[in-house]
Amino acid sequence: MKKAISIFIFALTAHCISAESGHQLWLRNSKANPVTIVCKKKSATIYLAMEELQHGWQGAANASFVLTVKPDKAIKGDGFKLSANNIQANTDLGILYGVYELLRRQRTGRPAGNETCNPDYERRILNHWDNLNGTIERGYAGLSVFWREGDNAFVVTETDRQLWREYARANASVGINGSVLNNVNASPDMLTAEILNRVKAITDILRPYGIKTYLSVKFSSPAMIDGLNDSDPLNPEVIKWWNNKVKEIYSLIPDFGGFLVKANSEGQPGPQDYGRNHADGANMLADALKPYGGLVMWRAFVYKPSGEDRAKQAYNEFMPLDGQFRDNVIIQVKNGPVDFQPREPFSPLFGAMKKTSVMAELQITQEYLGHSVHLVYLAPMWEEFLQSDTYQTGIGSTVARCTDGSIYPLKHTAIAGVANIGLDTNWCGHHFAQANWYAFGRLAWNNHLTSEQIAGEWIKLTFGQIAEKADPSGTVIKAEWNLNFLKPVKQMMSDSREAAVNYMMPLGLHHIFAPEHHYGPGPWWAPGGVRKDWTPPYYHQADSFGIGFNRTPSGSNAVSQYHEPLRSLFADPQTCPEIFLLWFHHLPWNFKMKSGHTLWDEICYHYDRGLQEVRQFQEAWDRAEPYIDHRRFTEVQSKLREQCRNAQIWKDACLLYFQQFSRKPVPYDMERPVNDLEDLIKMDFRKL
Ligand code: BDP
Repeated sequence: MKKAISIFIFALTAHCISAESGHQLWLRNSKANPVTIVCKKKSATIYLAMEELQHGWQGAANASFVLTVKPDKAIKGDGFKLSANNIQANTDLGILYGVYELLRRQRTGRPAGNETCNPDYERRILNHWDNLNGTIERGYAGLSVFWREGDNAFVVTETDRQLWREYARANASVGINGSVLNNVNASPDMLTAEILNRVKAITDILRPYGIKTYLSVKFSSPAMIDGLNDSDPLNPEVIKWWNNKVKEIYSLIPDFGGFLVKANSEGQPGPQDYGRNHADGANMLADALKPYGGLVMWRAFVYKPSGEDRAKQAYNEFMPLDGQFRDNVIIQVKNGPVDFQPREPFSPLFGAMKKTSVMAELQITQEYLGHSVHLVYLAPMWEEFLQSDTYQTGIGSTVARCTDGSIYPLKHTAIAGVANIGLDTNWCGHHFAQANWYAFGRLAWNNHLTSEQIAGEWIKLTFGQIAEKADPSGTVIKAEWNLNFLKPVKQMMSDSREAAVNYMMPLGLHHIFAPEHHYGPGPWWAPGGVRKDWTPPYYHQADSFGIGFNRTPSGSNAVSQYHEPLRSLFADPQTCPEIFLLWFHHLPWNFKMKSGHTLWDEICYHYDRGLQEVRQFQEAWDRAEPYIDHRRFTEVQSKLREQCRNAQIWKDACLLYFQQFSRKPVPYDMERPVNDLEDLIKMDFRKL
């Protein structure tokens, strides 16, 4: 009886937890203790740091805390030294970062020992794929926070400024220091005076938070904007045009970051249109930016409908140019050799380009991982990628170390993430998608953090104080909260990426999406007249013999682009990690897997496991109900239901389609498909 009463009281308190919209992200208000801050330096950034401390201080009441801007060799860039009552940094921004770290520790219960925290990458950048009309390519959280359509498109309102401030603060709190404000499929209008004025207004708000702005530019801008005969990078008129344009930009924005360029890729113009190469194009822009300290981030995402395996093309194109780029050019390489798939091996360009700065491009927006419907925590994928060993300079040449300057003396180091941010109240469309924004920033600062540690931090910051406030009697329920909420929710996040791989594309399968939206399954989609490398059968190669893309020496030989021992390891189906098996091999349906199952059975079990895992997430979340506010609880619950329905569709579509080739039964100890293939093929997956 006593137990029943206490449960009732708790349920009552839980329902009194005020609804949260998620707009405050991981920076939710909490009652601060008074603190005295001592700081001799004055600047807009220092002012922000002091304000954050004052509003967020969770340490002892009336403590005194010192902020010191003083050079120290152990501190790199905007790093800082943190101790119980002092933050020291070389720069004002270092102080602000130190304050965010301190507050994070106070809220998550980690002591501030004597530590120096330095960023692993100099530039930690969000790439917004925002169009000037306010839409966002691959954006699933509403319209752009920067651009809009209509008569007042260029008027900067107080609402804009407020939103940009919140955006900047959230980014600075996790160490992000750059924003590319527009889509890589760039409009030439980006460089027109009206738009540049708005860029200036945005930059003015972002600046005190240490965020530089960058722009994606269209390579053909000189011809398109000012009617030059061409946009040939070796044409003196074109060079002059860019020099003038860059001068104009810097006169408005003296600390402008530089350009991001998608050239000769998916129909975008580039230097190859004039018989020049990527180095010619990148260097021309780099020369224009150099006097102002600007950077060119030149994308290696290039492929053509040639007979060559798409996975090999970026390497083929860029390796011969290694050493030919100016030192203010960084080659921006997607994590995998194809395209942000649920799982890919790392791109072989990492570590291989030894005389050129190379930066990773991750995709935070979940284009290929369930948009803003599926709960998929991406940090485990990024951790797997960053810690992949390239072997380029011996054991331990991880992607992280090849890109952060630990192995090669790089002039510039950087990492980019394609943003998942829009005008939705909760910024990201799904409350848990906020964790991906957060995790990107944390990993960009420290590429050795574990995905688990980041998840733990994020959960405490995002849901924590609510549970504590709901607790009328102190420590008892708080302990219960930890046990019953933190642990299962962290587990759900940690497992979520592998679950998505399982119900979408297990064992190295890739790019079997329905076309264009990349949301639902479409392994059958291959209408005549469409580029083969844009159709799923190009990637899965299923036939009556078996399934998978042969990238061994008897196939496309993409394995040859990897350093030994990976080359041999990947080339042999007996040693190839099973997570990449069908990425590198075309194998018979009855190929014997390590589990003892045939390949076909193993595929079936993976799809089913993915679905079962989502059901477990639903259960874990339902059990979490007492510990969080009703609004966020129900919003996530509803998304999980949809994810579960979708996982079922993925499983049924892929198994029933591949079964036409394998001609084998779905293992009898597994749940049967519940949809018919003909119905699934007719389905419009946008409306899943
Ligand atoms: C693909 C996206 C496309 C992007 C392209 C890119 O579908 O919208 O423009 O990547 O990164 O995955 O350039």
